[in-house]
Parts: sequence; structure tokens; C-alpha cells
Amino acid sequence: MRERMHKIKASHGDKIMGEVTVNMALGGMRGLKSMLWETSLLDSENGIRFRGYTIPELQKKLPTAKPNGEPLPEGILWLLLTGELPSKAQVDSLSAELSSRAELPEHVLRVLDALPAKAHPMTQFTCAIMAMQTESKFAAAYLSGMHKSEYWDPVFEDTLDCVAKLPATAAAIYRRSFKDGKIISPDPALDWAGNFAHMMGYGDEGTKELMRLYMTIHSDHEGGNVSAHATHLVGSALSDPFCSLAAGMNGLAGPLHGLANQEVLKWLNIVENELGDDLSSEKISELVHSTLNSGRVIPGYGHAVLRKTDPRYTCQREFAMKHLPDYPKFKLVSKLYEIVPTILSETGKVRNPWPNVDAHSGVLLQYYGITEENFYTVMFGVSRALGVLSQLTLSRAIGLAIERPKSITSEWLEEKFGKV
Ligand code: AMX
Repeated sequence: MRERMHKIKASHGDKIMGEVTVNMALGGMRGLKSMLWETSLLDSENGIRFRGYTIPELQKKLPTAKPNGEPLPEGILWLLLTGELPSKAQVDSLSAELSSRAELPEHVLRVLDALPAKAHPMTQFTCAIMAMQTESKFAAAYLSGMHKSEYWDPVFEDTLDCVAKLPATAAAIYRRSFKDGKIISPDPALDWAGNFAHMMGYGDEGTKELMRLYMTIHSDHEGGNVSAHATHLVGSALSDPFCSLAAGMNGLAGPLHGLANQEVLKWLNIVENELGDDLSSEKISELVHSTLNSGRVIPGYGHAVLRKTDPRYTCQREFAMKHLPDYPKFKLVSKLYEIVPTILSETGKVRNPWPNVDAHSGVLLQYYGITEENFYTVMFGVSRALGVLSQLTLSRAIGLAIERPKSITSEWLEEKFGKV
């Protein structure tokens, strides 16, 4: 990879990739091509490709726990890190490797215990990740004076350690915030995602399969989204993977990003209560307008890059059609899909009126009994770690530079382009 990057720099280093407008600087850098992200690429029409593969392709090609089942997320971790599709034996070996690293340092649970159980699960999650930082192999190697050409190795070790420990961490948060607080030990015979469901207290096959799909599709969404970019930015200062991931998770906790799945459920519950059995288009339309008129967004709809229905939404819809076609909340989600895009388009300002991943995930979890919506973003975060930490390993392998874009002031803009 290093050799290739070296050649790309030497041959194309001074080529122009695009222009920067004032709107880009003021508008959240939309469309600004300014970072390298190897693990996935988002196309506005066709959605995400992980190392070139679409979600439907991966559902066919990645190893599964059972025949015709959902992909094992260990497979996507392998793919993101290496660029190659793993065999079942390779995925099984990675499952075993993660399982051997899964035990939590005892003080992580004590840090959680120091927080009130009602602290938002995302607050608990980032605190626990920071508590694990004591174990960082990269931080220790850096202190001992490791040569920079070898940084990727302990970053890779931290990546595996962190990914291995996140399900137990998240499950501990779930159990203390929403259940009896008793920790459920992992089952060494289970895969990474199956174990997550098991440690949360869900032993049935349906929840495990949903968890495998959920953990696969939320893993990566190229580099510019808040959680990926925050992880990347902080990691570029050679902060270790735990510090970097905690930064990304604090970004995921924002309602315009990962917290949207929680917001969707809260909003669906309001809609459901208001509508009762009346799923008429008029009534739903009235509720959507009333949300918009009160100055709020319709959670789960819209996207900064996508301009079509998110394929992550579509594959969850297909899962619902297969496993829970008659579930009333799924019917409501489907009805909203028929109505919301037209209303958002009519506002004349929403660039993408179609649903994103968060519009569907909560309803599937509700069906299997995971009804505590404040926990949903933690599950998103466990999955997102697969992508952002894989890229962090690659970033250190390539030796990407510390990020330091140039900022400007409004006076600078007026001096350059004229006073307004
Ligand atoms: N409901 C109401 N208004 C919306 C909207 C929605 N779902 N999506 C966009 N808009 C509004 C914006 O707020 C903005 O209004 P303004 O000009 O008054 O500020 C206008 O439409 C233009 O926005 P945009 O260019 O279409 O979107 P964006 O790139 O600025 O923002 C996003 C993208 C996702 C933040 C936005 O669509 C949104 O807030 N959606 C709802 C929250 C959500 O679902 N977030 C999850 C995204 C996926 C993820 O990260 N997990």
C-alpha cells in the first residue's frame, strides 16, 4: 500500500481534484473532496460500496452463521481491513481471535458503575471506551519510541482489542440501564454479533440474525460523515485508537447523525399514538406537516450525500418483509415511505427526500423486544467501530499526515470577494 501511495503522490500529487466554493466552506464542506478513505465509497445514486461491493452483493458473498442467513460482521471487518473477501474458515478464525480478546478490564465496569444508570447510553459508551484506553498497545509503543513505519501494527492490535471488547461493553451498559444490571457472560461458541445479542439477554436466533445484519450494514459509510471524520481527525494527531474512537462516538451521539435512530423511534411512537388505527394518508400527512411547521426535521429522512433511498434502508425493509411482514410498526414505516418523500420534496429545499438507514433500524429492534430506543445509537457505534478503526489502521500504514485544513474569517471572504 505504501509503495502504491508513494507512486500516486509522485505521479498525481499536484493534479486538481475539484474547486472550493464559499458555499462549501459555509455549508459543512459538502462535496469537498479532501480526504482519503479506503474502506468504502459512497455514491449518491447507488449508495455505499464496501471495498467495491454493494450490500446485496455482500449478502450473497460473505460467510453466514447459517444457510441463507445474514452475513457475519467478522467478514466485513476482514474485507475492510484487507480488501479481500474472506472464506468461512477465515471468518471463523477471526471470530475465535475476537473472542480471545473480549474480556473487559475490570476497571471499565467500575467506571460504568460510577455513572448513574440513567446517564445516556452514549455517554456511558464513550466513557467506557476512554477507560479502555489504559490498555492501548499503540500508546505504549509510541512512548517506548517505536519507528513510525511500524505504527500500523499496534494500531491494528488496538483495533482488534477494541472491536472484541465493544459488545461486552455495550451489553453491560444495556443491562445496567434497562435490565437487572447482571452481566451475562459471553458464549465462546458464538460469533461476535450473536454473542452481543446473547450478552444483552436475547438468546433467540431471530435477534442474533438481525444483529449480524445490523452490525454489517452500519459498519462504514466512507470518510466524511461525522463519526468517521472525527475518528480520522483525532487519529491523525497520533492519538491512539481508543481516544480516536471515543471522539467519533461523541459525534455519532448527535441527533443529525447516529442519534437519528433514537429520534425516529420517539417520533414513530408519537405518530402511532396520535393515529391510533387510522393509517390514512391525510392524517399521516397532517402529522408530517405539523412536525415540519414546528421547526423540526423528519428523523430518518434526508442525507448529505445520498440522493436515493439508502440501500441500508432497503435491505432492512427486505428483512422485515421476510421476518415480520404483519408487524404494525413495520406497516407504519412502510406507509411513511409512501408519504414523507413527497412532502419533503414539496418544501423545495430538502435535497434528498428519501429515507436513510435510521428510518428502519429501530422498528426491527422493537419487533425482537429491544424496545429501549435510547440504546440504539450504541449499537450503531459498536458496528461503526469496524469501519473507522479499520481505516485508522490503514491510515497509519500509509502514514497519512496530521489533518490541518485552512480556515478563513468572514472579513477574509469580504476582502477577497468584496464587502456585502
Ligand atoms: N426533515 C426536514 N427538513 C430537512 C430534512 C428532513 N429530514 N432533511 C433536510 N432538511 C432541511 C435541512 O434542515 C435544510 O434546512 P435549512 O435550509 O432550513 O437549514 C434543508 O433541508 C437543506 O438540507 P439538505 O442539504 O437537504 O441536507 P443536509 O446535507 O444539510 O443534511 C441531514 C443532511 C441528514 C443532516 C438532514 O437530511 C437531516 O437533518 N435529516 C434528519 C436527521 C437524520 O435522519 N439524520 C441521519 C442521517 C444518517 C446518519 O448519519 N445516520
